[in-house]
Amino acid sequence: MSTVTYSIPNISCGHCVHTIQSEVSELEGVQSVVANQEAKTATITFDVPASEEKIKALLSEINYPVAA
Ligand SMILES: [Cu+2]
Repeated sequence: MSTVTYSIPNISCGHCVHTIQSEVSELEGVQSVVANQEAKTATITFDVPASEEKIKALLSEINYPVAA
């Protein structure tokens, strides 16, 4: 099990937080997603078959790319 916090500059309101939490938690292997509007971060706990690569790809797809 891994927990990673990503910086996501596009988070601007509670809707963003909701979208990220609901979309990322659909990914198989993701245990929890906590997005923070003020910090513009998402803390994601996951295990295989999820991976950082898959999570970042999904976040880009839904227009919340992780900061480089
Ligand atoms: Cu928003």
